[in-house]
Amino acid sequence: MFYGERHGGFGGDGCAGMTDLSMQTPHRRFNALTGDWVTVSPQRAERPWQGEAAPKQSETTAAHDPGCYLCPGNTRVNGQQNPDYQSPWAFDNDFPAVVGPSQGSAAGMGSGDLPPPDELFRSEVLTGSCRVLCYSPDHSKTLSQLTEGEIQQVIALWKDEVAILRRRHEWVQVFENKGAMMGCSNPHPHGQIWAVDTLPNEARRESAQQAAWFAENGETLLESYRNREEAIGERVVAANSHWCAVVPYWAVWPFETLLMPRRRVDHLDALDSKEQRGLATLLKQLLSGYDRLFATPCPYTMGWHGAPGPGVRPDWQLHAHVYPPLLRSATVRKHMVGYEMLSEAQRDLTPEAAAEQLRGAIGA
Ligand code: H2U
Ligand code: ZN
Repeated sequence: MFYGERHGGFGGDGCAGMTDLSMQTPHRRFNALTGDWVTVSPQRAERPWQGEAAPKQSETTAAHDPGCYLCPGNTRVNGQQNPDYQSPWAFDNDFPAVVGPSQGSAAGMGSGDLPPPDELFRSEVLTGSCRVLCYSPDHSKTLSQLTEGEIQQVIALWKDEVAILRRRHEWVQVFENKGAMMGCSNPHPHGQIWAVDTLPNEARRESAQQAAWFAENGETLLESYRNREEAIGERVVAANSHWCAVVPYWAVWPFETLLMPRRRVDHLDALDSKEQRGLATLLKQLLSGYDRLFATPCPYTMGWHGAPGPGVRPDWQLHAHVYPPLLRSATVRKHMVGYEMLSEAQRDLTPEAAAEQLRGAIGA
Protein backbone atom coordinates (compact mmCIF):
# COMPACT_ATOMS: atom_id res chain seq x y z
CA MET A 1 0.00 0.00 0.00
CA PHE A 2 1.28 3.46 -0.89
CA TYR A 3 2.00 5.59 2.18
CA GLY A 4 -0.11 8.53 0.99
CA GLU A 5 -3.03 6.18 0.36
CA ARG A 6 -3.41 5.28 4.01
CA HIS A 7 -3.63 8.98 4.73
CA GLY A 8 -6.22 9.53 2.03
CA GLY A 9 -3.65 10.51 -0.60
CA PHE A 10 -3.46 9.56 -4.27
CA GLY A 11 -2.22 6.31 -5.75
CA GLY A 12 -3.72 2.86 -6.08
CA ASP A 13 -4.66 0.57 -9.01
CA GLY A 14 -1.14 -0.80 -9.10
CA CYS A 15 0.31 2.51 -10.31
CA ALA A 16 0.81 4.31 -7.01
CA GLY A 17 2.71 7.56 -7.43
CA MET A 18 2.15 7.55 -11.19
CA THR A 19 0.25 10.56 -12.45
CA ASP A 20 -3.03 10.05 -14.20
CA LEU A 21 -5.86 12.25 -15.41
CA SER A 22 -7.10 12.94 -11.89
CA MET A 23 -3.77 14.66 -11.29
CA GLN A 24 -4.76 17.39 -13.75
CA THR A 25 -7.52 18.59 -11.42
CA PRO A 26 -6.94 20.22 -8.04
CA HIS A 27 -5.75 17.76 -5.44
CA ARG A 28 -3.54 17.41 -2.37
CA ARG A 29 -0.42 15.27 -2.03
CA PHE A 30 0.99 13.84 1.17
CA ASN A 31 4.64 14.44 2.01
CA ALA A 32 5.69 11.08 3.46
CA LEU A 33 8.94 12.58 4.73
CA THR A 34 7.42 15.38 6.82
CA GLY A 35 3.78 14.40 7.27
CA ASP A 36 2.63 17.68 5.67
CA TRP A 37 0.26 18.08 2.74
CA VAL A 38 0.63 20.23 -0.36
CA THR A 39 -2.18 21.55 -2.57
CA VAL A 40 -1.65 21.08 -6.32
CA SER A 41 -3.67 23.20 -8.78
CA PRO A 42 -2.36 22.21 -12.24
CA GLN A 43 -5.09 24.09 -14.09
CA ARG A 44 -3.67 27.40 -12.79
CA ALA A 45 -0.23 26.90 -14.32
CA GLU A 46 -1.09 28.91 -17.42
CA ARG A 47 -2.58 31.90 -15.63
CA PRO A 48 -1.35 35.30 -16.80
CA TRP A 49 1.36 36.91 -14.73
CA GLN A 50 1.45 40.68 -14.29
CA GLY A 51 3.17 40.68 -10.92
CA GLU A 52 6.62 41.60 -9.77
CA ALA A 53 9.63 40.50 -11.80
CA ALA A 54 12.71 40.27 -9.63
CA PRO A 55 15.82 41.99 -10.96
CA LYS A 56 18.09 39.61 -12.83
CA GLN A 57 20.99 38.47 -10.64
CA SER A 58 24.23 40.15 -11.64
CA GLU A 59 27.15 37.86 -12.42
CA THR A 60 30.49 38.26 -10.68
CA THR A 61 33.54 38.13 -12.93
CA ALA A 62 36.64 38.90 -10.80
CA ALA A 63 38.42 35.81 -9.41
CA HIS A 64 39.51 37.87 -6.39
CA ASP A 65 37.54 40.72 -4.86
CA PRO A 66 39.54 42.88 -2.44
CA GLY A 67 36.28 43.86 -0.69
CA CYS A 68 35.09 40.27 -0.13
CA TYR A 69 35.22 38.92 3.44
CA LEU A 70 35.64 35.37 2.16
CA CYS A 71 38.39 35.69 -0.49
CA PRO A 72 41.83 34.28 0.40
CA GLY A 73 44.15 36.70 2.22
CA ASN A 74 41.38 39.25 2.91
CA THR A 75 40.45 40.61 6.33
CA ARG A 76 37.05 39.69 7.76
CA VAL A 77 34.70 42.02 9.65
CA ASN A 78 36.21 41.02 13.02
CA GLY A 79 39.74 41.90 11.85
CA GLN A 80 40.94 38.31 11.34
CA GLN A 81 42.83 37.57 8.13
CA ASN A 82 41.84 34.62 5.94
CA PRO A 83 44.67 32.26 5.00
CA ASP A 84 45.75 32.10 1.37
CA TYR A 85 43.61 28.97 0.92
CA GLN A 86 43.78 27.11 -2.40
CA SER A 87 41.09 24.49 -1.77
CA PRO A 88 37.82 24.48 0.22
CA TRP A 89 38.28 26.00 3.67
CA ALA A 90 36.08 26.42 6.75
CA PHE A 91 36.12 28.80 9.72
CA ASP A 92 33.94 29.61 12.75
CA ASN A 93 31.19 32.05 11.79
CA ASP A 94 32.05 35.46 13.25
CA PHE A 95 28.34 36.18 13.72
CA PRO A 96 27.01 32.80 14.92
CA ALA A 97 23.28 32.26 15.39
CA VAL A 98 24.05 29.84 18.22
CA VAL A 99 27.05 29.54 20.52
CA GLY A 100 28.48 26.97 22.93
CA PRO A 101 27.29 26.87 26.57
CA SER A 102 30.37 28.64 27.95
CA GLN A 103 30.28 31.36 25.27
CA GLY A 104 26.54 31.81 25.91
CA SER A 105 26.93 32.53 29.60
CA ALA A 106 29.95 34.75 28.90
CA ALA A 107 27.73 36.75 26.54
CA GLY A 108 25.04 37.03 29.23
CA MET A 109 22.85 34.31 27.68
CA GLY A 110 23.11 31.68 30.44
CA SER A 111 20.19 29.41 31.32
CA GLY A 112 19.73 31.41 34.53
CA ASP A 113 18.41 34.25 32.37
CA LEU A 114 15.42 32.26 31.14
CA PRO A 115 12.07 33.18 32.71
CA PRO A 116 10.38 30.56 34.94
CA PRO A 117 8.50 27.80 33.03
CA ASP A 118 5.02 28.73 31.82
CA GLU A 119 2.82 26.60 29.61
CA LEU A 120 2.05 29.51 27.32
CA PHE A 121 5.45 31.16 27.35
CA ARG A 122 7.81 28.26 26.85
CA SER A 123 11.43 28.69 25.92
CA GLU A 124 14.65 26.74 26.18
CA VAL A 125 18.33 27.54 25.90
CA LEU A 126 19.76 26.69 22.50
CA THR A 127 23.46 25.98 22.15
CA GLY A 128 25.53 24.97 19.15
CA SER A 129 28.15 26.20 16.74
CA CYS A 130 28.22 27.79 13.30
CA ARG A 131 30.77 27.38 10.52
CA VAL A 132 31.30 29.10 7.18
CA LEU A 133 32.59 26.93 4.32
CA CYS A 134 34.37 28.61 1.41
CA TYR A 135 33.94 26.27 -1.56
CA SER A 136 36.70 27.74 -3.70
CA PRO A 137 39.31 30.50 -3.59
CA ASP A 138 37.79 31.80 -6.86
CA HIS A 139 35.29 34.55 -6.02
CA SER A 140 33.68 34.45 -9.48
CA LYS A 141 32.60 30.80 -9.44
CA THR A 142 29.44 29.10 -8.22
CA LEU A 143 29.27 25.48 -7.02
CA SER A 144 27.75 24.54 -10.39
CA GLN A 145 30.69 26.09 -12.22
CA LEU A 146 33.38 24.20 -10.30
CA THR A 147 34.85 21.12 -11.95
CA GLU A 148 33.75 17.70 -10.71
CA GLY A 149 37.16 17.38 -9.04
CA GLU A 150 36.65 20.68 -7.21
CA ILE A 151 33.11 19.67 -6.20
CA GLN A 152 34.61 16.46 -4.77
CA GLN A 153 36.82 18.64 -2.58
CA VAL A 154 33.73 20.49 -1.32
CA ILE A 155 32.10 17.13 -0.54
CA ALA A 156 35.24 16.09 1.35
CA LEU A 157 35.02 19.29 3.42
CA TRP A 158 31.30 18.69 4.17
CA LYS A 159 32.24 15.17 5.24
CA ASP A 160 35.10 16.24 7.49
CA GLU A 161 33.04 18.95 9.16
CA VAL A 162 30.08 16.62 9.72
CA ALA A 163 32.34 13.91 11.16
CA ILE A 164 33.51 16.31 13.88
CA LEU A 165 30.31 18.23 14.53
CA ARG A 166 27.88 15.32 14.74
CA ARG A 167 29.83 13.89 17.67
CA ARG A 168 29.30 17.15 19.55
CA HIS A 169 25.84 18.23 18.45
CA GLU A 170 22.43 16.64 18.04
CA TRP A 171 21.67 18.13 14.62
CA VAL A 172 24.19 19.23 11.99
CA GLN A 173 22.62 21.33 9.27
CA VAL A 174 24.91 21.71 6.24
CA PHE A 175 23.40 24.26 3.85
CA GLU A 176 24.00 26.80 1.15
CA ASN A 177 22.01 29.94 0.38
CA LYS A 178 22.84 30.94 -3.14
CA GLY A 179 21.96 34.25 -4.72
CA ALA A 180 20.68 37.56 -3.42
CA MET A 181 17.10 36.31 -3.99
CA MET A 182 17.70 33.77 -1.23
CA GLY A 183 19.18 36.36 1.13
CA CYS A 184 22.78 35.40 0.50
CA SER A 185 25.00 38.27 1.57
CA ASN A 186 28.03 37.48 -0.58
CA PRO A 187 28.48 35.97 -4.08
CA HIS A 188 31.71 34.22 -3.05
CA PRO A 189 30.92 30.47 -3.38
CA HIS A 190 30.24 29.36 0.18
CA GLY A 191 27.97 27.38 2.42
CA GLN A 192 27.34 27.21 6.13
CA ILE A 193 26.81 24.73 8.93
CA TRP A 194 24.64 25.37 11.94
CA ALA A 195 25.09 22.54 14.43
CA VAL A 196 22.64 22.63 17.34
CA ASP A 197 22.02 20.65 20.50
CA THR A 198 18.34 20.00 19.94
CA LEU A 199 16.21 18.75 17.04
CA PRO A 200 14.75 21.63 15.01
CA ASN A 201 11.22 21.40 13.55
CA GLU A 202 12.04 19.92 10.12
CA ALA A 203 14.39 17.37 11.65
CA ARG A 204 11.79 16.38 14.24
CA ARG A 205 9.14 15.86 11.55
CA GLU A 206 11.44 13.84 9.27
CA SER A 207 12.71 11.83 12.22
CA ALA A 208 9.21 10.82 13.32
CA GLN A 209 8.08 9.93 9.78
CA GLN A 210 11.17 7.85 9.03
CA ALA A 211 11.04 6.04 12.39
CA ALA A 212 7.35 5.17 11.90
CA TRP A 213 7.90 3.91 8.35
CA PHE A 214 10.89 1.79 9.38
CA ALA A 215 9.00 0.24 12.31
CA GLU A 216 6.17 -0.74 9.97
CA ASN A 217 8.09 -1.76 6.85
CA GLY A 218 11.57 -2.80 7.96
CA GLU A 219 13.35 -0.62 5.40
CA THR A 220 13.95 3.11 5.33
CA LEU A 221 11.21 5.34 4.00
CA LEU A 222 13.49 6.91 1.41
CA GLU A 223 14.75 3.54 0.15
CA SER A 224 11.14 2.45 -0.40
CA TYR A 225 10.39 5.82 -1.98
CA ARG A 226 13.48 5.88 -4.22
CA ASN A 227 12.80 2.36 -5.48
CA ARG A 228 9.29 3.38 -6.50
CA GLU A 229 10.41 6.63 -8.08
CA GLU A 230 13.06 4.75 -10.09
CA ALA A 231 10.47 2.20 -11.22
CA ILE A 232 8.06 4.96 -12.29
CA GLY A 233 10.75 7.23 -13.74
CA GLU A 234 8.69 10.31 -14.49
CA ARG A 235 9.99 12.42 -11.62
CA VAL A 236 13.63 11.28 -11.83
CA VAL A 237 15.79 14.12 -13.19
CA ALA A 238 19.32 12.70 -12.85
CA ALA A 239 20.77 9.43 -11.63
CA ASN A 240 23.93 7.32 -11.62
CA SER A 241 25.02 4.08 -9.96
CA HIS A 242 25.25 5.77 -6.56
CA TRP A 243 22.70 8.62 -6.57
CA CYS A 244 19.22 9.51 -7.68
CA ALA A 245 17.64 12.99 -7.87
CA VAL A 246 13.89 13.46 -8.20
CA VAL A 247 11.38 16.28 -8.15
CA PRO A 248 9.56 14.70 -5.24
CA TYR A 249 5.94 13.64 -5.61
CA TRP A 250 5.09 16.08 -2.78
CA ALA A 251 7.33 18.98 -3.96
CA VAL A 252 6.26 22.42 -2.75
CA TRP A 253 8.77 24.65 -4.58
CA PRO A 254 8.27 24.54 -8.37
CA PHE A 255 11.61 22.89 -9.22
CA GLU A 256 12.52 21.47 -5.84
CA THR A 257 14.65 18.29 -5.92
CA LEU A 258 15.49 15.53 -3.47
CA LEU A 259 18.88 13.77 -3.74
CA MET A 260 19.22 10.27 -2.34
CA PRO A 261 22.12 7.82 -2.25
CA ARG A 262 21.27 4.42 -3.73
CA ARG A 263 22.58 2.65 -0.66
CA ARG A 264 21.45 3.23 2.89
CA VAL A 265 23.76 5.82 4.37
CA ASP A 266 23.00 7.81 7.50
CA HIS A 267 25.60 10.59 7.39
CA LEU A 268 27.67 12.46 4.84
CA ASP A 269 30.81 11.14 6.49
CA ALA A 270 29.70 7.56 5.75
CA LEU A 271 29.90 8.10 1.97
CA ASP A 272 32.61 5.99 0.34
CA SER A 273 34.91 7.36 -2.35
CA LYS A 274 32.76 6.10 -5.25
CA GLU A 275 29.68 7.69 -3.73
CA GLN A 276 31.55 10.95 -3.32
CA ARG A 277 32.60 10.89 -6.97
CA GLY A 278 29.07 9.98 -8.03
CA LEU A 279 27.69 12.84 -5.95
CA ALA A 280 30.10 15.33 -7.56
CA THR A 281 28.90 14.18 -11.00
CA LEU A 282 25.23 14.43 -10.01
CA LEU A 283 25.61 17.86 -8.36
CA LYS A 284 27.42 19.21 -11.41
CA GLN A 285 24.66 17.92 -13.72
CA LEU A 286 21.79 19.06 -11.54
CA LEU A 287 23.06 22.50 -10.55
CA SER A 288 24.23 23.40 -14.05
CA GLY A 289 20.87 22.09 -15.31
CA TYR A 290 19.14 24.64 -13.05
CA ASP A 291 21.42 27.39 -14.42
CA ARG A 292 20.50 26.40 -17.99
CA LEU A 293 16.79 26.10 -17.24
CA PHE A 294 16.61 29.69 -16.02
CA ALA A 295 19.50 31.06 -18.14
CA THR A 296 21.03 32.52 -14.97
CA PRO A 297 23.14 31.35 -12.02
CA CYS A 298 20.06 29.81 -10.40
CA PRO A 299 19.45 30.89 -6.79
CA TYR A 300 18.54 28.20 -4.27
CA THR A 301 18.72 26.99 -0.73
CA MET A 302 20.13 23.52 -0.53
CA GLY A 303 21.03 21.39 2.45
CA TRP A 304 21.77 17.95 3.82
CA HIS A 305 19.70 15.95 6.25
CA GLY A 306 21.79 13.29 7.95
CA ALA A 307 20.71 11.23 10.96
CA PRO A 308 20.52 13.17 14.21
CA GLY A 309 22.71 12.44 17.21
CA PRO A 310 25.90 10.43 17.50
CA GLY A 311 24.08 7.07 17.72
CA VAL A 312 23.07 4.62 14.99
CA ARG A 313 19.74 5.32 13.23
CA PRO A 314 18.91 2.38 10.93
CA ASP A 315 15.66 4.11 9.98
CA TRP A 316 17.28 7.30 8.67
CA GLN A 317 18.43 7.78 5.09
CA LEU A 318 20.82 10.63 4.22
CA HIS A 319 19.37 13.02 1.64
CA ALA A 320 19.66 16.57 0.33
CA HIS A 321 16.94 19.06 -0.51
CA VAL A 322 17.46 21.68 -3.21
CA TYR A 323 14.92 24.51 -3.16
CA PRO A 324 15.19 27.04 -5.99
CA PRO A 325 12.64 29.87 -5.60
CA LEU A 326 12.25 30.43 -9.35
CA LEU A 327 8.99 29.67 -11.13
CA ARG A 328 8.87 30.85 -14.73
CA SER A 329 12.15 32.56 -15.52
CA ALA A 330 15.20 34.11 -13.94
CA THR A 331 13.05 36.99 -12.76
CA VAL A 332 9.74 35.42 -11.75
CA ARG A 333 9.86 33.72 -8.41
CA LYS A 334 7.32 31.75 -6.43
CA HIS A 335 5.87 33.57 -3.44
CA MET A 336 4.75 31.64 -0.38
CA VAL A 337 1.92 34.00 0.56
CA GLY A 338 -1.85 34.13 1.08
CA TYR A 339 -3.34 30.64 1.28
CA GLU A 340 0.16 29.22 1.71
CA MET A 341 0.93 31.32 4.79
CA LEU A 342 -2.52 30.93 6.21
CA SER A 343 -3.53 27.39 5.24
CA GLU A 344 -1.23 25.10 3.22
CA ALA A 345 1.57 25.17 0.67
CA GLN A 346 0.30 25.18 -2.92
CA ARG A 347 1.76 24.74 -6.37
CA ASP A 348 0.44 25.16 -9.91
CA LEU A 349 3.03 23.41 -12.07
CA THR A 350 2.91 19.67 -11.36
CA PRO A 351 6.06 17.98 -10.07
CA GLU A 352 5.92 15.75 -13.18
CA ALA A 353 5.92 18.75 -15.55
CA ALA A 354 8.75 20.37 -13.56
CA ALA A 355 10.77 17.14 -13.73
CA GLU A 356 10.33 16.99 -17.50
CA GLN A 357 11.58 20.56 -17.93
CA LEU A 358 14.50 20.04 -15.60
CA ARG A 359 15.46 16.77 -17.32
CA GLY A 360 15.47 18.66 -20.61
CA ALA A 361 17.81 21.31 -19.20
CA ILE A 362 20.11 18.67 -17.70
CA GLY A 363 20.13 16.84 -21.02
CA ALA A 364 19.31 13.53 -19.35
P1 H2U B 1 25.38 34.07 3.84
O1 H2U B 1 25.76 35.01 2.79
O2 H2U B 1 24.85 32.78 3.30
O3 H2U B 1 24.54 34.73 4.87
O4 H2U B 1 26.74 33.62 4.57
C1 H2U B 1 27.73 34.49 4.98
C2 H2U B 1 28.10 34.11 6.40
O5 H2U B 1 29.42 34.56 6.64
C3 H2U B 1 27.18 34.79 7.41
O6 H2U B 1 26.60 33.80 8.24
C4 H2U B 1 29.50 35.11 7.94
C5 H2U B 1 28.12 35.70 8.18
O7 H2U B 1 27.82 35.70 9.56
N1 H2U B 1 30.58 36.09 7.96
C6 H2U B 1 31.62 35.92 8.85
O8 H2U B 1 31.62 34.98 9.64
N2 H2U B 1 32.63 36.83 8.87
C7 H2U B 1 32.70 37.92 8.05
O9 H2U B 1 33.63 38.68 8.11
C8 H2U B 1 31.60 38.18 7.09
C9 H2U B 1 30.51 37.19 7.02
ZN1 ZN C 1 35.44 36.44 -2.45
